[in-house]
Amino acid sequence: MIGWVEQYLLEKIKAEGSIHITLIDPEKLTPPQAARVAESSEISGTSAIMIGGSTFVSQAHLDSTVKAIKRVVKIPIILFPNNITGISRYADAIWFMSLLNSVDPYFLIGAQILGAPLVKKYGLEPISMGYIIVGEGGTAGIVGKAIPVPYSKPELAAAHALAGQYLGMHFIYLEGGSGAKTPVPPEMIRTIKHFIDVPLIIGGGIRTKEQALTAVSAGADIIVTGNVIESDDARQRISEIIEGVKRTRP
Ligand code: 1GP
Repeated sequence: MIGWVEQYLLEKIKAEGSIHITLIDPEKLTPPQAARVAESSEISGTSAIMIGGSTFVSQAHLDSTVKAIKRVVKIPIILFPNNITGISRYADAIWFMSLLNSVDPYFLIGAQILGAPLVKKYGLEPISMGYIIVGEGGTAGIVGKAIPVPYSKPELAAAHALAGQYLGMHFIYLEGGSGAKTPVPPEMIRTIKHFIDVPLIIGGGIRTKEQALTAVSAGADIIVTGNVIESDDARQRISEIIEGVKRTRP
């Protein structure tokens, strides 16, 4: 049985070919700022809001951020936790994720064991996802103690992704690292798409319409952008990226 948020994402992907999700790092914005970003992203055509960062944020601040966003958008709010502190009762769903290339069992299953009862208690919809850090890996790679898969080894990334699918994960997220100099290359996306049947999420370093278009043309089902919301011309750039994502619609 899958929940309404997952159903919504799958239907959107089916109808539109590929979709965009806006990632908000609660550590970098005040709740009113986060709400403004979410509102303008929704107007630009983003399909959901993800909330999470790689380092620490207080529970109270996370809750306030989610509540502020909830007040202004209709699209689902999905938590993207880096630890058990990334869980808020006010969100709609949570990426229930395992960092598949971490060498630390905590990020493979430890945090999930600690978090699962809270997810149930809060009534959050868990969406099972295998998270794979590739390329530079960024802060997420360091914090999660991952051995990032080099961009030159697409078949190795595909093996991780397929293992995730075989373990029952409903989505695979290829993470180039927030602010990565180079986004996940199309060869890697293509290779993975060839292997797996579940939707593929691509994020890290996507700043332009062309980069978004390249990723979706190679097979990305969901494009996540985070950092770009901090630029001066954020609204314009998010709109352009979403245009790039939608250009491949059937
Ligand atoms: C990070 O993949 C996301 O988890 C988004 O990366 O901030 O570089 O857009 P950016």
